[in-house]
Amino acid sequence: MLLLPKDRGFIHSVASEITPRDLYLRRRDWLLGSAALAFGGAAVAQGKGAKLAATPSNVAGANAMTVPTAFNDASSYNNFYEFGTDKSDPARNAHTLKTRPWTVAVEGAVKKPKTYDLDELLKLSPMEERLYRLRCVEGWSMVIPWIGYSLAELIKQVEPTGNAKYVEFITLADPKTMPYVGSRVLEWPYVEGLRLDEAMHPLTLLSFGMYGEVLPNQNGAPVRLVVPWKYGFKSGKSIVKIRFVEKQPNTAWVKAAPQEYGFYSNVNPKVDHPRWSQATERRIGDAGGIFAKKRPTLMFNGYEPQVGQLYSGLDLAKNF
Ligand SMILES: Nc1nc2c(c(=O)[nH]1)N[C@H]1C(S)=C(S)[C@@H](COP(=O)(O)O)O[C@H]1N2
Ligand SMILES: [Mo]
Repeated sequence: MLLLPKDRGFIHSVASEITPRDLYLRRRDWLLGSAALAFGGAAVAQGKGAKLAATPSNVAGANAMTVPTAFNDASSYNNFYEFGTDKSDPARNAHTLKTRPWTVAVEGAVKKPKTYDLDELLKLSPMEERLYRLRCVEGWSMVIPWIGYSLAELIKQVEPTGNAKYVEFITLADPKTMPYVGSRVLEWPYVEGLRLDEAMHPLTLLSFGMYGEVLPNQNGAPVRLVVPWKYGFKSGKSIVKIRFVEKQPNTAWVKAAPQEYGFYSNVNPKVDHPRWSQATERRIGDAGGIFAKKRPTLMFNGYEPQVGQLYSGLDLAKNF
């Protein structure tokens, strides 16, 4: 992944966060308060800008310890290498992504394999809004109000067998609509994976929307994963297949640079990337831009109370 400009250190101010937050709260009140919007289970998403209904969640919002990133930043500063490697490429290029019709095949070591149509997935479980920190391995972070439900809800339906030890997430690789598929920057399709217990963890979110609306294409429409205690690249965008397997999947960034990116990729301020420190992060939107004072990175991105026990006895420096 690309290197960031060096931090210079500067005066930190929260002033810049006030306006986006006010805007966001007003938008959310309007969305969640609207009588026209049925409870999340009946959410419908039809095209760009469509509204998604969700109940506000107390799972992670209460201890997010921060305010949401401006929608404009979250939807214009992206990593989605299928559409280009510059942060501004996905927002510029992803309009070609065709998000309907869309199916997700759930297969492998399960008793009830099934290909789900997007509409079935949208109705599978009530939607919640979850305010999660997102920490990219490159050293920047955001706070994003996602909409979705725990991946565990889907996993329960397909009934994994005893051979299901890991879950593989395969994302769309369509050279016709994705200009960088075919380029050598990564092996396509972009594949990610989790251990079954990580995939079953209630914080692991199958997401269909953000900021009260269906996902913008550049954020992984129509369905993506969000694993908030891991570096952002573990959260695959535009998922088309979920496969339950016995062996640890060989994932996109591990294949590309195994000495730099591990399968676990839990956010950990004490385990540096070989080429940069992971002790601090630049919060997108902080006053000062690239010169803003960096924030300390938290163990498991601040979700240690919820997920720490998944890794008891595991050497996190070796299993990075
Ligand atoms: N299919 C796919 N998924 C992907 C990526 C990608 O290049 N392709 N980039 C990852 C990385 S590095 C990050 S940080 C997050 C960014 O998500 P966001 O743009 O919605 O903030 O998406 C992840 N999911
Ligand atoms: Mo990332």
